[in-house]
Amino acid sequence: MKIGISCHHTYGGSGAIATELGKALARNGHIVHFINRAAPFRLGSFSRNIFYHEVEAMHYPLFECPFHSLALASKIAEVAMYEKLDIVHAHYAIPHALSAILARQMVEDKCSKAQCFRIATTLHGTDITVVGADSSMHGAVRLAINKSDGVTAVSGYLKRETEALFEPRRAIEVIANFVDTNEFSRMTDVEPIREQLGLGGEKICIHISNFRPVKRISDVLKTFSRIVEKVSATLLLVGDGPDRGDAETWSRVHGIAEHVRFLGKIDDIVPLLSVSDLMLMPSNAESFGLAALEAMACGVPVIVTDAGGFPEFIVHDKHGYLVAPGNVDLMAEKSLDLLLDEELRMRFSRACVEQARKYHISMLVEQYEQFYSRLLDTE
Ligand code: GMT
Repeated sequence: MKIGISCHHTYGGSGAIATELGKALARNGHIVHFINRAAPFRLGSFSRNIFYHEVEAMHYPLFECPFHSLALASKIAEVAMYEKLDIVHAHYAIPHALSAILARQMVEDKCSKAQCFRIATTLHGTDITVVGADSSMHGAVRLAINKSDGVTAVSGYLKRETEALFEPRRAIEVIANFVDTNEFSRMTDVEPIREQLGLGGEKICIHISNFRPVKRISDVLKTFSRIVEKVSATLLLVGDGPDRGDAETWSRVHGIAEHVRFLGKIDDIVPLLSVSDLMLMPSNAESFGLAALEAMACGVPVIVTDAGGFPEFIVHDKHGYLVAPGNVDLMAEKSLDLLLDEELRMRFSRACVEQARKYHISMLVEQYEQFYSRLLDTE
């Protein structure tokens, strides 16, 4: 198949999934064209089946800001016509699915309907729960869902949320997030990594996100401040975003700054996960929670919330603990249970690795291939 992929290139789960999917499809022999504003952060080196088309929006004094969605639509149409794409896979309803829909109209206008590509849209979470829930975007997101040829959501939770918010005409399939367990596996020789990070023999907690309000960074810090009262520990904070500044201030004011390392956006997180004993992810709700799955693949038990998609792949008291959002006392108590009992932590760690294997990239990519085939079979 010839597949176009359009996604957010920035640090985040939807871009990671879209890029890993594209790379895996290319390894399976498909031709993949990424059509993006910038190269996605996990694209890495090129392969002969992968092509990348950068979208450059026009700057014109009359426009307050460049019309990226329209430039994206024009680029998708151009690539689809000249490369004869079978499928355009939009990751995130806005702008990618809407731009793909507009691109299809451009192609139909120029060629014939028969020559047109199918649109597959994957909903990742905040496109529905944050962007789509905003009244200014509701109609646009609903159209993006209904006019796609096929729609997937990354969890049962997200499917239900989408149905409740939009009552879409289009049926929504669930294809979960995935992880390449060959790449995401715990490194054994971790001493050089610990040394490079200046770590001693303390316990390591980790949090990875885009530091947006939904991630509840303050709960990460509050939980960690209770942990560090009882056990020698360092908190690795990976990623960046709007709440980082407040987080830095909070850790200084509350006297834990010397135990907290703000590492910023780091693409290769496996070395960091390999030195970690515990992941803290106290989000309000994650549609899936890819960072937790990647941590589990590296043998890191997780403290997460009993909200959104987490309960669909994380079993309480087996892979970590599911706690109500905001209950930092319980998060700290459960974290300490694990950090102070190495035998228990190791049992959870092994169970995490086993669970992550059920989300191996090859199985989920096969589901996407079958999904594309079904779209191509429809009139
Ligand atoms: O907020 C993020 O974590 C980024 C966001 C994105 O769109 O890049 O992630 C969403 O998509 C991921 C991949 O499908 C999911 O694993 C995340 O749970 C989801 N984030 C939220 O629902 C908050």
